[in-house]
Amino acid sequence: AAHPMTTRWDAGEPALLATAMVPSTLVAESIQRGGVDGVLFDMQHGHIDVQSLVGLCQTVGNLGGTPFVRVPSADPWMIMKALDAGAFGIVCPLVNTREEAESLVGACFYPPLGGRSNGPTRPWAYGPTDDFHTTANDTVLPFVMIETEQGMANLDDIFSVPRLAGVVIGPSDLAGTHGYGFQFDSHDERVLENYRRVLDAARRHGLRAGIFTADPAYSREMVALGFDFVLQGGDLGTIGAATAAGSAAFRSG
Ligand code: 3PY
Ligand code: MG
Repeated sequence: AAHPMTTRWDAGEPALLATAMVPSTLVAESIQRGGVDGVLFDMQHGHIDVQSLVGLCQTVGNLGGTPFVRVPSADPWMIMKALDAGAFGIVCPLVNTREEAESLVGACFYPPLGGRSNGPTRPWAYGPTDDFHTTANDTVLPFVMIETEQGMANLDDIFSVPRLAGVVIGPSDLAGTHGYGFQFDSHDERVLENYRRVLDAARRHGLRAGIFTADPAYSREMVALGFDFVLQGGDLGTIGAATAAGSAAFRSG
């Protein structure tokens, strides 16, 4: 089903998400009203738990955004809880093997496509409720994160899992596991070569590709490189950077 992210892609445009690490509907509302296509709620590094997810997904969904959740791992129970809370996109970190990608995708779809359990907490999140299983299967987007050397070694194995929607690069872990240091918004040629390899493989398998970024100019560069979406900034980074800039301006004034 259509939602802002897929509408962008249908129009041939890149999509823009931002990350929330704080479990606050006020923060989620503020980010979504900031002009993004959706918000990724981070259960891996952010301090967001299952209980808070429902209100967060409601906030973004009711404002017309696409709710995304980064789960901590490919464990099906957590993925299914995030989906029942109203996530349309699931981002699974540290995917190293085909088995992990299969676990992710299997949890995301109702039978006959997968093993998602029937528990319609928020079936209307998908639209009309008379056939929400089909609509859910047409709506949910599972993304693997490639952010390790092992993941890079298994790109084709992982990307050929049926019904995978795409890949998200975790730049700092990807550079870190290669021994280049935890780089973000990197111009290191060794790092960019990895990005090109991921993009090539994603194209071959018909997958969408995204990357976490901070700087908008860098985000545009990543779109030019071939990414379909960026997860640009978010709550803590924005608050910290704006406060630091304000403090510096005040002290030097
Ligand atoms: C990484 O840079 O490793 C990420 O997962 C971004 O959040
Ligand atoms: Mg990471």
